[in-house]
Amino acid sequence: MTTEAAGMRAAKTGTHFDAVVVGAGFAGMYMLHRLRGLGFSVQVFEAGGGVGGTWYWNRYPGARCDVESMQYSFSFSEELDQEWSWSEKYSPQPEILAYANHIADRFELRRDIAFDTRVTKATFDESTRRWTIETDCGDEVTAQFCIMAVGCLSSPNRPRFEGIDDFKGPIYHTGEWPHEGVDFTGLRVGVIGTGSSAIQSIPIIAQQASELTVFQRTATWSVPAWNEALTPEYLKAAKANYPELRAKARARPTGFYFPFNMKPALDASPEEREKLYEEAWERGGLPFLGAFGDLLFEKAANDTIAEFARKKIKGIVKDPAIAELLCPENVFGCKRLCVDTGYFETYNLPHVKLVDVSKKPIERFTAGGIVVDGREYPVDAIVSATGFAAMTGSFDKIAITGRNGLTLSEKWRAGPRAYLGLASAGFPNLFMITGPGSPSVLASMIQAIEQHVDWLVDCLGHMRDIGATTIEARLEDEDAWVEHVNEVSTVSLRSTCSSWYVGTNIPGRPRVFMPYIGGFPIYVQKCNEVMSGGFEGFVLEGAAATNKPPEVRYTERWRVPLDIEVISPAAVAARRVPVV
Ligand code: N01
Repeated sequence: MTTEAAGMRAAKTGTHFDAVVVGAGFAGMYMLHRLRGLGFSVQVFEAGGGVGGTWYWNRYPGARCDVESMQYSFSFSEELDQEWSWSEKYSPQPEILAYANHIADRFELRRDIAFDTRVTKATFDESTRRWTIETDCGDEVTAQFCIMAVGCLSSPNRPRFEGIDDFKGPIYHTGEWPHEGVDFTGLRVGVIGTGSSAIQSIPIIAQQASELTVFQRTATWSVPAWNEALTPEYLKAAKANYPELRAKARARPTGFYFPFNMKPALDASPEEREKLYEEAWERGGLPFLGAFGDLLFEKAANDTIAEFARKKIKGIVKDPAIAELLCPENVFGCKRLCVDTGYFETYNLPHVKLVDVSKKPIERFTAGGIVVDGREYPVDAIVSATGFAAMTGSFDKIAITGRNGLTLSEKWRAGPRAYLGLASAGFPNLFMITGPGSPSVLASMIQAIEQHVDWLVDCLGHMRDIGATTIEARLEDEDAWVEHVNEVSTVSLRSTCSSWYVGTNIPGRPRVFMPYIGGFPIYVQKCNEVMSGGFEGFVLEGAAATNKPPEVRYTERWRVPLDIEVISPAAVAARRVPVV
């Protein structure tokens, strides 16, 4: 029986494990599965009451994945691919959570996961070369390896609006939605934010609320999902070709496959552009950005897609003043592109209002409303769709101390620094899955997770084979990688605006482009080279000198030829800009 119920509390103070994994989302679950395969003893700690990570917490109305279902799933098991069937083109959150629970059941993961347990501290002991991991439940265990599978968008951003404690109604954050759901029927609801979470929830909340007021700081680019049920015929055909689809996806800069036209937009005539944009709009979703090859690299090219999308918004929204307000001014796709079902149409409903807070921010909350520019908007409930402290927020919540008393938050004060987004110098045997400096959020997350886990498991297997006790990123190599990540990011227009990619969605955070934008295949190639070279850029200690080449147990499937047809300018730059 699939169950979301908590597993046994396996952790016992004083126990030593080969590895402790923090988080039981897709990354933590797959890590556990693979480490067991190596014969490691493993303890996973999970703050939530069940598996699924993002999909456990983000239960807001309308939550669904905007990478197509057939590609938003694990690819490590062909049997799993064949036995699981998705019901819609874009899976709704409950179905993805059911899939996560299925994984936990199928691979019997729960017995090594302690749920409702938040890791608070991880401290490296120089003398024993072990990590001590402490939790809010009072556990204190040690481990040779500490693996942070804490997610990239897991630490909710809750702006402290003035008067927030005076508000008498409930305030819900989309990233920590009540499990029992929320019924907004007959209520006046205020939604703050217009990112992906808001775009998905607003149309549904509008169906229930008696009045809906949306507070918009930055208008958002969104493309229709055209979501649909997947027929048995489609599923059968797709499953028959699953291995090819997976292989094609791995060769793509995004780690997922969609039609991509390499032709520059500016080489096309206005009529041809219009035609291709129209066709891409009709296909919908994130692949809209694949209409031409230069859209995220040439501002003039980007202006053409932005103009097309503005016309679409103005064609949908009947009130010209509201339509104008909903038209973004920034680069198309600079912030994470949104994918919606009926978002812009919602503003045609008489009980839905849009309040611009771009120039005059929210002043304060009162007992019964939100004040902007001296005017109070009465609301009974507030939805804070205000996003996350992306990429580093979950690390900040754990006191992580490495060599010589150095804490990770101190080291990352001016922005995260990690070699390949996998490890950080000064923190031996501490790894991060999809950490800053890896493709992570710019690739399909599950593919990015699998590649990291497979690489890590081969690394840890090699350490065991040669008797190494610690592995640590070398500072010079880490510095060179961080510089490379920064340099490549400047090639893309995505680095030009304020977004959670650069951390500036939250005041006071340093501006650093955190994910690696050189493309998934280029990154994978680099990881493979590092491994083939005997873990170049890392220092391994404790082993007798050995030239034994690493045994490739799991990373073989990532050694795919690059799909040169879809090498992006960022990938070209990634090859040009020297690494290490
Ligand atoms: O968060 P966001 P999200 N006053 O940061 C506004 C993934 N995801 O939860 O743009 C007023 O995008 C903020 O304004 P601004 C996906 O990768 C995926 O929606 O900073 N407004 C913005 O409008 C996504 O990108 C799916 O000016 C304030 C909004 O709040 C990521 O998660 C679904 C404010 C936050 O938008 C984050 O999405 C959902 C303030 N003080 C999410 N502070 C899939 O489908 C913030 N805002 C896979």
